[in-house]
Parts: sequence; C-alpha cells; structure tokens
Amino acid sequence: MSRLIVSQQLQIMGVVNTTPDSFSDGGRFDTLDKALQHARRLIADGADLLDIGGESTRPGSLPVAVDEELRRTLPLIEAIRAESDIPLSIDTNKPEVMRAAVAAGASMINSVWALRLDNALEVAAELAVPVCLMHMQGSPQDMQQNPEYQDVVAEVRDFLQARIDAALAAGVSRENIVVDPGFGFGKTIEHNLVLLKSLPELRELGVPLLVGLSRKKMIGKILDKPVDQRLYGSLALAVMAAMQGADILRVHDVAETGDAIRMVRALGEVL
Ligand code: 9MG
Repeated sequence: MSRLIVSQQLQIMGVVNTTPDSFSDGGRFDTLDKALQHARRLIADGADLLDIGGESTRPGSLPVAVDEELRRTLPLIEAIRAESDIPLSIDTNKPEVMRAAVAAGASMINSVWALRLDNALEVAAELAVPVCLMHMQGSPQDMQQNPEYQDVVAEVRDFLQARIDAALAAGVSRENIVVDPGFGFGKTIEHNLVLLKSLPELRELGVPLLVGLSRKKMIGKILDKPVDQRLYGSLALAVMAAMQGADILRVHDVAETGDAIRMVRALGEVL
C-alpha cells in the first residue's frame, strides 16, 4: 500500500445524470424534478461538487443531439444554481453545451473525450474553467468490444500527457487541468486493476487526478452483482483510489464514500 494518509483535499464529486434511463419513469419534467431532488440529496450528503450529465457514456450508448443535451442539463443547472452555490461540473464533449452550461453556472468541464471534438479545446480555453481530460480507447459505442494495450499504464500516461500538451497549446492554463485514466472506458478488468495500482505513476503528470470507479461493470463482474448491489465494492475501490493518490472521486454514493474516506483518514492520522 503506497499511502495511508488520505489527503485532506480529496474532493467527492456526486454524479447527477439527466438521461431518461437514469430515472426510470422518464417524463420530461418528472426527470428534471427527480434529478433536482437527487442533487439536493447529494449536497446534503456532503458532496464537494456535482457532475451533471445529459448524454450516456455507458458501453454501447449512442450520442445525443446538442439540443437534447441542452434541454436535459440546462434547466437542472439553473435550478441547482438558484438554491445552492455548490460547484457544478458539466459532463459533456460538445462545445455548445460547455458554453451554455458555464453561462448557466457550471464551473468545470468533464470531457470523457478529453476535448478531442472539433473546437472543444478552443472553447474550454476561452471559458477558462477547470477541465477534466479523460482517457478512452475507442468510443462509448465500441470501446468494450476488444480493448487492447501493449502497456496500459504507459499508453494511458502518454495519451494524458499529449492531451495536457494540447490543452496548454490551446490556451488552457495548467492549474485548470485535471486528468482521469477513464476506468471502464476501453479497458478490461485487468487493465482497470493495473491502472488502479499504478495511479502514483499517473500523479507524476503533475496535475490533479480524477477517478471514477463507482458502480462500474468491473465491480459487477468481480463480485457477480447487478448495478444496485455494487456499493461495498465501490467503497473498497474508492478507498484504494484515495490511498493511491486520487484527488477527486466521482461517485454515486456520496455519504457512504465520505464515511469510508473519513475512517481511513482518521487511521492515517494515528499511524
Ligand atoms: C461521465 N463519466 C462516467 N464515468 C466517468 C469517469 O470514470 N470519469 C469521468 N471523468 N467521467 C465519467
């Protein structure tokens, strides 16, 4: 175990999806209302920031149109902003959505495409907010078909370094860059586990690390559990990620993750 003291600065990012399948009965206002209630719950549970997404990035998912993504996310950002000053991240890859979300009160961009879509780097630089650049092999449609690497850690590290360089060249300031190895995005279980053990190597990139492991398929496969029974597996991985140097944990279960991290931190303080 490389690190027992979990940083005091560790941030817990709560996930709020506005995709219709996130709230099963799906009507438009119903979905907004449920997403807002969910956001309130995560804020009360102690989230440091929320990640608002309007396009699924699950394996096999298809992109949605800009208008639809705006329709799903903007009313929620506005509604949260009207009652809370919690920092909001917009989980998007589309420059139009980045712009509108930041104008509505978001203050971070989470890009699973690492700003590789047309004009995304330029818009992120112009908006001058923190950006998360995530590694993904392939696209959400095909990424889990046959992920292959010679050396997963070196390839993910080199990709992230190249995206940091591209962001800097476009005018994003270094203090606004966060990177993410992209667990489950074009990776087998083994790739994910090797990356988790190797997070300290990714810290050498010199920018904060965001990690999303919560409820992911890897946990389901190892424990043979459906998505609604992956809490304990998610907590184990959240603690591991924190001890391996993650700076931001992207999670669904904010209260439970916060308790787990505080317990490990208390232990670190007496050892
Ligand atoms: C949107 N999204 C889903 N999983 C994610 C992960 O692991 N990291 C980031 N940055 N975004 C994610």
